[in-house]
Amino acid sequence: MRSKSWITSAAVFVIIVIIASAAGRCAPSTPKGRKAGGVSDIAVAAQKTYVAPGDLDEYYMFASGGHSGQVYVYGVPSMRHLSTIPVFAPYSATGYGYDDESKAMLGGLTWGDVHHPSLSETGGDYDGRWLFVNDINGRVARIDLRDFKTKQILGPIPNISGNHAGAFITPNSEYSFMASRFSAPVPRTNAVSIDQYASQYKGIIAAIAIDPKTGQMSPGFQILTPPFDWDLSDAGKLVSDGWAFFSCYNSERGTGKLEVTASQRDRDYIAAINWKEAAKAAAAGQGDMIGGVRVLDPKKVPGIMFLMPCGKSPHGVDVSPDGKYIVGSGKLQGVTTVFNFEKMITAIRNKNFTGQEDGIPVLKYEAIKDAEVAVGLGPLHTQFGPDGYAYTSLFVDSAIAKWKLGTWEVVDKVPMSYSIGHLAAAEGDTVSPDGKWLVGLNKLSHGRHLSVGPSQPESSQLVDISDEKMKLVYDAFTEPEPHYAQIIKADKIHTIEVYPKEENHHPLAVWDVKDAGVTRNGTNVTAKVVLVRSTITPSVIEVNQGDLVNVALTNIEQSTDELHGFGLIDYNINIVVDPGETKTVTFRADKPGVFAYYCTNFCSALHQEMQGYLIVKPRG
Ligand code: CUK
Ligand code: CUA
Repeated sequence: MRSKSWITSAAVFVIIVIIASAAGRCAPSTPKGRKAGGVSDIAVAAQKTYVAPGDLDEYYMFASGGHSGQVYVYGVPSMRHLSTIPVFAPYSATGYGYDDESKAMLGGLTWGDVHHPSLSETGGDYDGRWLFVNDINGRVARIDLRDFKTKQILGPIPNISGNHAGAFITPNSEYSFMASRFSAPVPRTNAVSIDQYASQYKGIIAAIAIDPKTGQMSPGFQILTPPFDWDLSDAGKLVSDGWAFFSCYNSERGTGKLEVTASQRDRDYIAAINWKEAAKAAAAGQGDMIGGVRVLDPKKVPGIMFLMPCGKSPHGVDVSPDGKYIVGSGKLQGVTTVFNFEKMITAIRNKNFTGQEDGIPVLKYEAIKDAEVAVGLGPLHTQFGPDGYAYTSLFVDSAIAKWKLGTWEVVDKVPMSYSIGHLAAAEGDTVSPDGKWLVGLNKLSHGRHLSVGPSQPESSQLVDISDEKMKLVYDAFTEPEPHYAQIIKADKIHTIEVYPKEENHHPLAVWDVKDAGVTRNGTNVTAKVVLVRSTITPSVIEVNQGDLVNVALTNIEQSTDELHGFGLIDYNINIVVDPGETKTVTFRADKPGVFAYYCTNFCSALHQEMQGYLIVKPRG
């Protein structure tokens, strides 16, 4: 009887499974591919990505927020969203873009388009100090990984129009690269007719100099190029250290309907830039000062720039961890092209050229190419593992292909949902990638989440690459627009939890409520304000209509997580001050009346009591 009832329940289970499968995506996950021990692949996947309450992820992932202008921080493998770092756009959650300091950094622009996060490197490995990100509006920003805050925005850089190929970093963070996606006359103030595009419009490749001690960026030097649309870049490493590579489309120099005019040629180019030689030439005073930056013309400084033909309208260009191979992904074809760095150097030495573009030598394709790897349709970007494997995203095929460097054999494919752009491997851009995890950053997600209306999230999918076969283990959903991300070992990042009092040298900081108060100099009013649980001191600030008011807010807490805010009703003022920090906000008191201010961050049981009044006395 016992065994019979077992058979009955087994039959019921089978029927339930069949019904559930038939119900498609509405059904709970059905255990496919059971393993010998009775543990399904889904259970194995769930266990791999599961980070128990209170446990920490092994990696940080820094993902670009595209035209949200922000950077998103995730934990890997949980794919939990940990924080948002505002960079090129105001973010009221942290008061970014409202205080004087961050407002000055934004420089009047309220949006940016972040594409490529680039972690600082020492000896070709991520060193956990800074994160650089590009903005298409010709800017680059530095985020300090000590406090996850944007510390510098450089630009718009002169002469550059549309910086897409940033913020790729050299192996010792000497330079961050930029390149113009949209060629334009140089200097930018020349309004030349589009009919003269081919000869009078110019591309620019820029090397932004980074101070190795402070991370402070300065404009560095630039290289004048033909009017191609520069797309991506990557710095050489180890054997190819000193070089950087830039892909382009529109070597046709087309205008108008680019999808036709810029897709004529079978091959466009990847530019090889000898940046160490170029830096020497710039330091020696070669080239011309244009818009305040030294610009080198490669026709007049031979040896700094060469063109490698690459089919067809290449998008990503990625250098292998050993620096020997340069992978160029022609997005309009079914293969990705691998160039051999040594062969490139030999071809340059032997002057194995097939022509030139505006005086820049074009290298002979057959002499520098190692392989055309048949990865699949629409290859965009390539990442690497520790074991000689490469992973290429396929936009058209909506998949990732795994292939071997050297044998060029494609060994595995995993479908992505849907239309993958970039992909990011753990420590994937270093000289020693970790393997383990790969994240596909997809452009579409339709149908894989609860409906949120027409503005759908993008999707990021976690792939386990620790075995021979790649395994999709998790779907996460992200804010638009996930272009690139980088994944760094968590133990490389050393954060602070409060700003130490002894490091606060702000001239308007006050550390005692008895030093807080309002002072006046003509129509300029300075209010030194102390924020501490659960009072804003002073609780009344009195000014006259028309006064220029400078409020300096010091959060004198020295304990973790004790943030205070300063929201001023009707004045569009919203500041958040971290423990130990001082921020200022300056505004014209143009509206008469009484306006409440209050703490915006729930900080204690008496948080609601943390409030005060700005009294603006009307003009006589
Ligand atoms: S890009 Cu978006 S998928 Cu801006 Cu690096 Cu390739
Ligand atoms: Cu301080 Cu709420």
